[in-house]
Amino acid sequence: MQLREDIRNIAIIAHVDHGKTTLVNQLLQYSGTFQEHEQVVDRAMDSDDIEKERGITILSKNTAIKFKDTAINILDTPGHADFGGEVERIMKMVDGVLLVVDAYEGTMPQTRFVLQKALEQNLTPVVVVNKVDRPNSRPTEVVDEVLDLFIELGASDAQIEFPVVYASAINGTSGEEPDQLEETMDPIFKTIIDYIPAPINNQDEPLQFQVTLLDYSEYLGRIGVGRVFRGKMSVGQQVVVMKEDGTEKSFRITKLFGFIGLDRIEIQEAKAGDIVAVTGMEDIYVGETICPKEHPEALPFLRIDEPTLQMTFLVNNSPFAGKEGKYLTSRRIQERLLTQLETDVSLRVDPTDSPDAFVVSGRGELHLSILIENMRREGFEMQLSKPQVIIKEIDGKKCEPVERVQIDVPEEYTGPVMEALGSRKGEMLDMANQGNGQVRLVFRVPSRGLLGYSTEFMTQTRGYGIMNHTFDGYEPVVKGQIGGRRQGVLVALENGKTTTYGIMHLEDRGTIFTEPGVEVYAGMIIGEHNRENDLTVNVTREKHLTNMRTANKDQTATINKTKEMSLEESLEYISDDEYCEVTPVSIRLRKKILNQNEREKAAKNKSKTD
Ligand SMILES: Nc1nc2c(ncn2[C@@H]2O[C@H](COP(=O)(O)OP(=O)(O)OP(=O)(O)O)[C@@H](O)[C@H]2O)c(=O)[nH]1
Ligand SMILES: [Mg+2]
Repeated sequence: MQLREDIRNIAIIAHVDHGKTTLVNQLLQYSGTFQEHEQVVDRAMDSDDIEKERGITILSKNTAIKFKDTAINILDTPGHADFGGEVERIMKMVDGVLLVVDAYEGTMPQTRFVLQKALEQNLTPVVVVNKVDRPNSRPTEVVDEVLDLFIELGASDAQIEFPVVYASAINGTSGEEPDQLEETMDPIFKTIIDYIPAPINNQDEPLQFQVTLLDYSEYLGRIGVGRVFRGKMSVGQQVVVMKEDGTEKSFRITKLFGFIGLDRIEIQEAKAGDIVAVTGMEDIYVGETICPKEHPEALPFLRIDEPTLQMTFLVNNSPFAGKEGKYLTSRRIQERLLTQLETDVSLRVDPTDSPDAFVVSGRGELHLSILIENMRREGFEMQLSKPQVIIKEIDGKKCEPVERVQIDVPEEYTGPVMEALGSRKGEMLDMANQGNGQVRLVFRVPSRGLLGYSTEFMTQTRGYGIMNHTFDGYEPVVKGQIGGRRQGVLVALENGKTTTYGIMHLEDRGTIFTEPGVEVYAGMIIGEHNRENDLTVNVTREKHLTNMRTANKDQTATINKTKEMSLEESLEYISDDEYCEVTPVSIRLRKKILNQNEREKAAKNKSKTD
């Protein structure tokens, strides 16, 4: 069998934040792919605004690095659990993976998930123990943890013989021993070239190219990114694309792109083993195979993760609608969602009975909140309903998504955490005392039970707890209401501006969300009540200036710091009878029914039927 020794195809996989993107950056820097005068900016692959701000990878990206005579195609993947399905798909394009593990944190839930997928696909693993520069790093122990994980996941004998490279990606150092690092990335390059198999060279056979990722450009339309598994393809060639339903569509390849460093460059021909981008076919989709007309032979279709969480996007009908945003209409919102569907294959958009509302389903809170955040930045205004877990029917049984949750907390907080997750129908799988006052707890919890828990968790553990969760499968629906918010809210009585005086008088009722001097409307949520019921309050009231002395006193009055919530926190926070209103400028929470009388009537009727 002939191999293409001039190529290696790898994916970088890890738990979130273990340093994948930083490592790719250093590999770029050290490979000489860039000219001397070119500077690689920090984590250059995270090129999108939100990626930069949050320091996380959202979109998988590929880059090609030249090391001596070998071109290494590297796919940087997102570490967040919402994108696990995409990482799984990407692994179909490569022959090996760099499994990056933090030398201090060790193996985490997403390490387990991605390694399991890599082993199932029989990929060759190379383990990179990263961040060995961290104080208290424990590289040798971490390698043992990784080995245990390989064994637990049923790795083959060959897979268990994985090579290990130690690195500090941030410092650009790596080596075979944790205490003997070189000021270069060469040990990583060498290990990749020595261990990861080169692609099979079967370029004389009929073409098979499979689309793994989608991209979109206004000029070129939809772009399919994938690997040539067999044969050759060239610009101008007439080919067929094999759809999932077995039909074929013919088209002509208009452009082909290869990758060098961070750039996409036009090429004329691609051969077996190459990872390239193709244009010419308007509705090409993930998983489809491109073949010659005379040899239509599809590769097994790729599994695309189904959405697990949904919420309704509605046209903003709050009293402040149109004050802050540019795009408000249902037509604009629909168009925008359709554009998103061009590249985001785990997203679903369904119409509702109302032309002003769409049900949008995605892989999790992060997946959906990033879409919303992008829309806000583009000038959209809308309202969002409480996220709901999607129930799926399996063998005639209603099933719900369940997650594997790993929690690290100081010993004294284990009690409250166990109680909280217990009441959310979590099942404890493991509890290990780390010896340093820290305890690691592992649970399986219905996703429903986790919605809204993270804020409570932070309070429970005074910010010292770390919680990680990964999708773990579907289970028959657990009976009863779980999760959700216990507290009621404080609701503004009238339209107007909040006053220090108004807020001060409410402080012993609960926690206030709005600062003084903020425009609010009747029915808007301005705080959390200490009790379980909602309370309509007068937060805009002015002090009557009958007595000069107390009026003066008011000016120096101080109020507690208000609680500000991020978009994700807000979405987690709201209940069924509330909306989150987002505009480019503000995130507001409101009751669906703004009028106090109508709202109280509806609440009474509801408690009667419950
Ligand atoms: N101390 C130390 N920090 C590092 C090292 N490598 C990366 N980091 C830091 O770890 C954080 C996460 O790095 P990223 O490269 O964004 O991690 P990632 O795995 O790509 O993260 P996601 O794409 O969100 O999954 C950043 O703050 C980096 O600066 C290292 O070798 N040592
Ligand atoms: Mg990253």
